[in-house]
Amino acid sequence: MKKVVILISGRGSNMQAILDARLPLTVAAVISNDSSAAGLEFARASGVATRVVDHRAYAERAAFDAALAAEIDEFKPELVVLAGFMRILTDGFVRRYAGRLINIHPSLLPVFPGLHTHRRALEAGVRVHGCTVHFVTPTLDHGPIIVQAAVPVAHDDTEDTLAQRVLAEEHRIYAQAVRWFCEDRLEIRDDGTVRLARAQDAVGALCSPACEA
Ligand code: NHR
Ligand code: GAR
Repeated sequence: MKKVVILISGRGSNMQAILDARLPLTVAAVISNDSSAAGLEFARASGVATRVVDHRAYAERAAFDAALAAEIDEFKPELVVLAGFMRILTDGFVRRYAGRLINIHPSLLPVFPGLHTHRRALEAGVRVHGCTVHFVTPTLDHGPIIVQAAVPVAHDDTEDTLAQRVLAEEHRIYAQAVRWFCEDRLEIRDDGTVRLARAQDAVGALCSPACEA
């Protein structure tokens, strides 16, 4: 079974969804850049090893990333999962985990990269919003797309109601994407798109590119 390390910064509900999905993998550790992250409690209660690497203890991003990588590498994971992880990672870090570092972003990329996506979706008046699981590359929120889910925007949505609707989809597609990775079904093609092998079970998922039968 593949070993996975999950990086969080806060609540950790996406991490929790991955643990609760009882996937055929071992969550070797949960690491946070913030010792007060609520998700650490849940991880401990689930019997998962936890670590904290506080970014405030490092003057430079590269030093923080090196310390973070050292903790991750202790667990020798095949996959590193960003689950509400809030620190931008340096090119060196991203290259070290190329092809085995994934993120969930609360928008339908490539629209609304960066922060405050739900507010920006409401301000733009979009009728459809959602979330994206993608491989992480040095360019923020621009890596190869693995899976997306769309939700409608209601006329009376607030940032909170919209975030809640998106979050329910995040929990579903993130567990799905992690499962696909662990089943060796994801291939990053030379053109930067992702191919999902044996896509028949991807019902209710929007795949990029169009799923192969
Ligand atoms: N790093 C790289 N190189 N590439 C990506 O695609 C990354 C990444 C690190 C994190 C998650 C991302 C998201 O899903 C992610 C993708 C943090 C920020 C940010 O501005 C932006 C995007 C994402 C995560 N962080 C501030 C910083 O200075 C701190 C903000 C805070 O602490 O609240 O690092 O949206
Ligand atoms: C999620 O909505 C995730 O997509 C988003 O933060 C939330 C974390 O929730 N991630 C980002 O905005 C990354 N910049 P969680 O801690 O409960 O998983």
